[in-house]
Amino acid sequence: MDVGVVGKPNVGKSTFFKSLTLSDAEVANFPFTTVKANIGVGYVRGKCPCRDLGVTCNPNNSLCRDGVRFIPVKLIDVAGLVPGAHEGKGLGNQFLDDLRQASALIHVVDISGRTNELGEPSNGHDPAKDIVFLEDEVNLWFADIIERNWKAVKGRAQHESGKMVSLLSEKLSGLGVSEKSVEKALSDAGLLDNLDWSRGDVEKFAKILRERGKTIIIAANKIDLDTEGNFERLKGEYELSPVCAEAELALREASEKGLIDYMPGVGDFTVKGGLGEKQLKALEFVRENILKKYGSTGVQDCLDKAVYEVLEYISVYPVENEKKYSDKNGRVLPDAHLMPKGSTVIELAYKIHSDIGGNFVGAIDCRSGRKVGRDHELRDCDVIKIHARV
Ligand SMILES: Nc1nc2c(ncn2[C@@H]2O[C@H](COP(=O)(O)OP(=O)(O)OP(=O)(O)O)[C@@H](O)[C@H]2O)c(=O)[nH]1
Ligand SMILES: [Mg+2]
Repeated sequence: MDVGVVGKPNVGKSTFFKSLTLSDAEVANFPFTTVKANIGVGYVRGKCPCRDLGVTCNPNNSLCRDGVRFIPVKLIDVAGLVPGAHEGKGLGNQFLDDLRQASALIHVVDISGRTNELGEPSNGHDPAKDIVFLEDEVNLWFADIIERNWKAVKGRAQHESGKMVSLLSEKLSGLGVSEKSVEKALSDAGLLDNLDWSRGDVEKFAKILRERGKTIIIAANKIDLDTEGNFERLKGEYELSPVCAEAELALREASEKGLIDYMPGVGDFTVKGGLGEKQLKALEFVRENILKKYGSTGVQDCLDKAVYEVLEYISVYPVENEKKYSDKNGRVLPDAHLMPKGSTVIELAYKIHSDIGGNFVGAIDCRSGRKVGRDHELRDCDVIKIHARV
């Protein structure tokens, strides 16, 4: 499951991405700094079972801090999008293709209104326009892909009645949308029994499918510069999270260097020492004007929201030793896996390895010690041992 970071140029997408991945993505105050997508690993917060189980964990694929497990998620930071991008404006729609496999999109908006629609420094731009244009642009990009594929599918669907959903789903699989989503979107658009689609029908279907397949959440970035009160004005109309990506980046970098103690997503930090006067002043500004006012910088919350609330994932901990909660090397609670809510034990087995799935014999819910079957539904924070034939 990948999360894409999108928005017009110069809004802070790469800053947002960089603060989550601590990669060396380029950040600069002009449009189209990013021309090639940045791909990196960010971490969502989950509750580590170590506290409940009274053990000290030894994570392998993730990190645990004070009972909070940071679980990896792939992030994609793309080039800035301008109106008409789906027709090739700006850097064209090549970067949209980078988003094909993203399951959710975080739309970074410059809530301060200090960049115009092309991302150039400006004043008094209404961020509401950006919210609308980006959604339209992504929907139109979907619509163009659907229209192209529909032409190829239509002829066959005419001859093989009843196959329309599977034929179309197969064609659209590159967009990361499931057959179930395609069927539901066709039904909601009233197109299940209609083979004669107008452009309007295509756009209607595209919008519904995009909303199901790539939900957009909005990060109201540069909240520190929002002197016009755009956030307050728009928060009732749109679901906005206040964000200061620049502050998150400063905090994470200072923490990485051992200058401060900071837990991502938390509303405070402690100074350890070694900070220059200017840096200390900048971080104190963040504490007073961002952390105390909004509770956090908002970056981590956006990622957590995308994964847990929008995509409805849970985290599950497979182990090999059900008493020690460890793998065969003795690592306690080594791996955390993110799985869609409703996933079953057998799906977890296949996720660990196709051989484990293929040779599945049974499983144990390690918290209760009870045996569970292949179709047992997993819950968040489950610790599961899977038996497979060797
Ligand atoms: N004040 C303030 N500035 C920010 C914030 N986030 C990013 N910036 C600044 O905004 C400018 C653009 O940041 P980038 O991260 O390069 O923006 P981008 O959206 O990736 O830009 P493109 O790659 O050109 O599309 C830089 O000068 C950043 O330092 C923020 O939360 N507050
Ligand atoms: Mg960028």
